[in-house]
This record gives sequence, C-alpha cells and structure tokens, in this order.
Amino acid sequence: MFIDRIKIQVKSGKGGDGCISFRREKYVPRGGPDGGDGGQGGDVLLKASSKYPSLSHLHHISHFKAGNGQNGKGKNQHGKNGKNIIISVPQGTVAYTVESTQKLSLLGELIRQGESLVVAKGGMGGIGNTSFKTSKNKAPRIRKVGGPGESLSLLLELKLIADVGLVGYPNAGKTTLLSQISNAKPKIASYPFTTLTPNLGVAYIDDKKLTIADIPGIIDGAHKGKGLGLEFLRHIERTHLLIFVLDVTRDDPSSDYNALRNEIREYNPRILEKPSIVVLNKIDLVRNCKLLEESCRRLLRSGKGAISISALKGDGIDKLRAELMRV
Ligand SMILES: Nc1nc2c(ncn2[C@@H]2O[C@H](COP(=O)(O)OP(=O)(O)OP(=O)(O)O)[C@@H](O)[C@H]2O)c(=O)[nH]1
Ligand SMILES: [Mg+2]
Repeated sequence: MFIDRIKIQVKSGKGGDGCISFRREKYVPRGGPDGGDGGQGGDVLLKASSKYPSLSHLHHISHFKAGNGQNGKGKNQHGKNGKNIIISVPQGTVAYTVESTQKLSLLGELIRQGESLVVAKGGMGGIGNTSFKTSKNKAPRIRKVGGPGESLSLLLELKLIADVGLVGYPNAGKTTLLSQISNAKPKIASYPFTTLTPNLGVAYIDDKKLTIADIPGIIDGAHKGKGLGLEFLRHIERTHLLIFVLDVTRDDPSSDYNALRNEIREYNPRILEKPSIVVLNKIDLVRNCKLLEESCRRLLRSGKGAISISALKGDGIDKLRAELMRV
C-alpha cells in the first residue's frame, strides 16, 4: 500500500511541577528550602528514514503522545524529563499544522536521511522553591508549575525525491519506459490507469545514479478532478528534469504534448520551468513513418525536439540515455 498523505494528532508532554519542600533533618533546625525542579515535557519529533518508502506504516496510528515530565521532589531532586516520541517518515515528507479545514501552515520538510524536526515542543519543567531562596526570604513557599504540552493536528504529505519524472497520458508507455531504463519492475498493462500510485526506479547511466519517478497518467480536465486528478503531480515537483512520454499511435502527439503542459500548468506552472525531454513512444507500431515525422516536425515547430523510441523493444533507448545525461 502506498500512502502519501495522512493526518495525525500529536501531543507533547507537560513539564513537571516544581516542588515546595524544606529540609527536615535531625539537629538541623530551619534547614531551608529543598524543593527540586520539575522535568522537561517530552517532545514529538519527525525523523526522515530511508527505511520507509511511503507513509503507509503510520496508517493505523493516529495519535502520538510524548511523556510528561516528572514533578520535582524534596532533597532537591529534579524530576525526570518526559520521553520524546520520534515518528519515522520517508525522505521527502512535508509537515503542515492543520489550523482549520482550510488553513494549513508549513512546519518543515524532511529530506536528508536522519534529518529531524520537532513538531510539538514539551512544556518547560517547573521550578522548585530552592531557587526562590533569597537573603530576604529564606523559606520561600513559592514554586513554578510545569508548562503545558502542545496539542496539534498535523498533515504529513510525501513528495517523492527523484531526479527525473515521467509524465504522459494513460497507456502512453511511461511504466514500460521506467522498466526499460531502470531496475524497477512495476505493473504494465494495456489499459489506462494501470499505474495508480507512483513507481520509483534507479537507473545507472555512465556510472551516474539517477532516480526516476513514474506517476499515474494525466487526462484532459485532470485539473478539474477528471481521471485521477493532478494530486500525484506533487511527486514530480522536486525532480530536476521531466520526460514527456507521447504515444505516436494516437491522433496527434504534439497536441497531446500541449494538452499535458496545460494540465500541469493548472497544478503548478513552475513545474514547466524544469528542463524536459520529449519522447515519441511506440515507434515499432508505426508503419507510416511520414506520420511520425510530421508529429516530430510539429513538436519541433513549438521549439522542442523529440526522441523516437520503443520502450517495449528498446529502440532509441541509448539515445535517450545520452540525452538524459546531457540535459
Ligand atoms: N508496441 C508497443 N507497445 C508499448 C510500448 N510501450 C508501451 N507499450 C504498451 O502500452 C501499454 C501501456 O503501457 P504502460 O507502460 O502500462 O503505460 P503507462 O503510460 O504506464 O500507462 P498508465 O500507467 O495507465 O498511465 C502496455 O500494453 C505496453 O506493453 C512500445 O514502445 N511499443
Ligand atoms: Mg503506468
């Protein structure tokens, strides 16, 4: 199961209270204050771990609570700090606080392995009466109670980290291309929307490692929620480069290309600022090379060259690899 968005509730620990106490020892009259400080409340942290490919391991857990700090005690005993709670998340997770159904505010992102972020800070420990002793007040009956913990609703959203993103209409051959150029072995089938959740693959080209993300197909009107919508486009928001995969057996691949770009623009126009490569896939099915050339020419007219490939048979893949490294 691939889950890339979840809501959780987190609560940090309350700080322990400071203590009011006085030394009571034999032969020591008026022993003075000895109330210890309270312990710090535990924090709730998120930590990026490469062990988790998605957020699915958190699916069945909705509440996370850190430990409360212990109260201070007599004999100047400091209360123990509350236990921190560490929530492991996949690299690429973005955390928001949910203030209302409409309002989210960004807390931070966890990208590098081991990177962590405190999302709910534990309450400060209270202060025992020992600390309030002054020359004027040698027996203070004052202390400070511990600070409260924080209670928050969080939205965790995964944006995959990949170098290259594959985009195209359903059935264009994106997943076939991924399995041709990378180590990934995802499901391929001859019907639209075979890919329902993103696939990641690793390709080695000239000793360089490239991670490639294949996402579900986009259809016209996806920005209005048609098909699978555009939600999953966030998984290519962080890539350095896009490959547009066009199916040459469709009527007009170049208008497909423009339509795809229009859909992406509706989601986030900045994605289109990335360098990109256009591939014309399934050339093994084209007997009429004229048609293919015409499609290429139209794409070229829009200022963009294209590489003809057969993701299935492997034709043109070396050229594509070279172009990937060049771009
Ligand atoms: N003849 C031929 N068929 C291809 C080629 N590339 C992909 N196909 C076929 O096209 C169909 C769709 O391929 P997929 O790789 O699943 O397409 P996709 O773009 O990932 O589709 P979705 O996941 O639905 O968006 C499958 O039957 C593939 O075998 C190609 O170069 N030549
Ligand atoms: Mg697919």
